[in-house]
Amino acid sequence: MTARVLVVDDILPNVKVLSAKLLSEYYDVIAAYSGKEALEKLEKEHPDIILLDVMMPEMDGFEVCHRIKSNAATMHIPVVMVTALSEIADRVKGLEAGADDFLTKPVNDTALFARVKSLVRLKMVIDEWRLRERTSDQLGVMQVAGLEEVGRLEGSKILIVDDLPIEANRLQEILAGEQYDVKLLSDPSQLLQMTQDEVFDLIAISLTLSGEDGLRLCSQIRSSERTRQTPVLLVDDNADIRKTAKALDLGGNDYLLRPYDKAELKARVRTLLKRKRYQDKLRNNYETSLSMALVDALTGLFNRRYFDAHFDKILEKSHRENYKPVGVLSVDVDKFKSINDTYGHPVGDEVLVELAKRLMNSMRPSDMVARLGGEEFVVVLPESRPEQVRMIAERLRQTIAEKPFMIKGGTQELPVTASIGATVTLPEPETAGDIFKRADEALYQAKQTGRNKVVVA
Ligand code: GH3
Ligand code: MG
Ligand code: MG
Repeated sequence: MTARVLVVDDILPNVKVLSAKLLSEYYDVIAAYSGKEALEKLEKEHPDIILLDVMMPEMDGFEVCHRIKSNAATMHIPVVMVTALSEIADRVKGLEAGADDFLTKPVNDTALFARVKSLVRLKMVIDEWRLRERTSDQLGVMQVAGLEEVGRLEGSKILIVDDLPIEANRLQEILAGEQYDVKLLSDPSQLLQMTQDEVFDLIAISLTLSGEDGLRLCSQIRSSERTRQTPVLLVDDNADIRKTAKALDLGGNDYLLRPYDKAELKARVRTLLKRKRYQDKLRNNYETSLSMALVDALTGLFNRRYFDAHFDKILEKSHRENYKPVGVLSVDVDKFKSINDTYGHPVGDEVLVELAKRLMNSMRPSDMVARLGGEEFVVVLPESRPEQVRMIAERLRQTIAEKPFMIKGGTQELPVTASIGATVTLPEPETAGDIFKRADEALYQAKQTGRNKVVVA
């Protein structure tokens, strides 16, 4: 996995040492010698991760980090602070400025690569979501959601897995003090079951469990569909860089040593929760925009955009399969304009929603119903011969006409009818346009000859 790393330090030899290490592992390296230069390079060079010195004249690392993390265009890029200080107060200050992790000078290789690798992996996932978001944006259906705002973290659900009551209780107490909703699990064998039943925003796992390897639990969490995206914080007793590296490699998101400082613990948990929120938001935006692009908001049926794309696929398939016949029904509400005029537009909408339901309920799973706009619906019936198509169309007509529609929130009845123009594809190459022309002509005839009627072309 290659990635572009921006190394920021005001002292040339420091930059050289870090760059040499990274180049030896085939990372691309970009250097900046001040905070100002770092922010400029950030815009032009699009790095995947930033290694940021803390002590720099003019603009220090905290300030640079703060600016990166409060800009919507760059906030997703992981920042690792590189510091000579091992002062807890500075670490907390860095985390509060939005730093994702820390390295202490002189930088140990194993620690460096473990962090860079794990954060680059995270960035790749986020990049993919951002890319999809841009695509939806181009389709013109994305609501641009305030990604900077992660909202309140209070109430986030945290699971602590630890069989030492003293440690577990201490952790629970600190986190509960932040208004998180914290649960304890002292029997690690229950973890899988518990995470299937309940969704957590963060799982903290002790690496000093008596009968279980916390790292194994961590990789279990990563490989299960339900918990793949859940951040994992590992808590251990002894500093062991190799173990830390392994933990991060297995998908642990952060690593904390006992005895930990309260403020640092809180800051790290906040960082993990915020990151999770950000990812959830990207994913949700994507999913809503995707469904907005394909589904009609009023009725929940597929819209014209989806229908056009999908109908072509259905036709191709039919051509491939020796022109298996496909039935097409063009359904149009009778005198819909007068319903609108008499009862108002909102009642017209109620009628459309109910009509969509009735159409849906009488379909086979392989059939497809779409709303092409206004009060125009289309039903596609793959692998149906003309007699079948006529029968189904007639049944649909009855389903609409036989029982009045309930309007005004179910307080009033209204008789509604629809006319249906039906056709079946011919055993020769035809375009969607040819087929719809036939169906629409049949529909026109149905309207001309009395409405509430099926005409097969
Ligand atoms: P016909 O029996 O010949 O089909 O007559 P009609 O009144 O149903 O047909 P016409 O095409 O004249 O009128 C369709 C009306 O549908 C006009 C338009 O105002 C209304 N309409 C289109 N989209 C919507 C919608 O989303 N909601 C509501 N309530 N009305 C809509
Ligand atoms: Mg410096
Ligand atoms: Mg109509």
